[in-house]
Amino acid sequence: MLTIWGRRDAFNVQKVMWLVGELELAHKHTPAGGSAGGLDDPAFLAMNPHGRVPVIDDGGTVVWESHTILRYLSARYGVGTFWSDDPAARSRAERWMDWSATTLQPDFLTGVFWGFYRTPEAQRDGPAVTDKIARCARHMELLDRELADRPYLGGDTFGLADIPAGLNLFRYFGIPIERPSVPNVEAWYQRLRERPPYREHVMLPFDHLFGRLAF
Ligand SMILES: N[C@@H](CCC(=O)N[C@@H](CS)C(=O)NCC(=O)O)C(=O)O
Repeated sequence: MLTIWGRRDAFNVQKVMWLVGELELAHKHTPAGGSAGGLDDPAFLAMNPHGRVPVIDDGGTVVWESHTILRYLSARYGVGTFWSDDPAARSRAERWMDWSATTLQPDFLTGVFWGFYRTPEAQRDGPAVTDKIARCARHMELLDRELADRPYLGGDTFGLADIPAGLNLFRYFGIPIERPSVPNVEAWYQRLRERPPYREHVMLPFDHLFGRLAF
């Protein structure tokens, strides 16, 4: 049995739940983190010494770090669809996953979603937020150019490349910030919104997080 620990409104947990939905994997979801707590329990720390979610246990194989979990589940259950044994084909997805982890997510999720949306107005660092919003606009314009000649980030079909980057879109387009005109990104976002696992695991209300820094 596959078990996933994490709170459903956690960004990094949603990546994993989205893929689990795409792969139609039977699983058990155990709330952890946020108000569900449990991350400091010795049993949890024995699974993930960082005390963070998501964590999975797949028949005794424990994995933490959201992108590592995505790679593990794809390699285990998605060969031919989400995973390729060809290193060149795989790199076309993995470069977007790593770009998302090192560039898009820090600028959007940390810089804008946390710095602007989750931070109470009186505590916001205005210039830093303005800078991050501008950086995100440049990232979206880059994605828009990339998506001019293909429907999905990794190529002609939906794949692993779309998950970490595509997860940002629901919140990016859902908060009141200035955005550039990016029709190709919007068309990609619409394609993602048509996928049942995206609707089920990503398109969840997040307004309870407005102005709230606590998990
Ligand atoms: N790099 C880690 C980050 C994990 C992380 O920071 N998770 C957050 C949720 S998105 C967490 O555990 N927060 C504490 C909590 O939810 O209580 C990953 O991608 O899995």
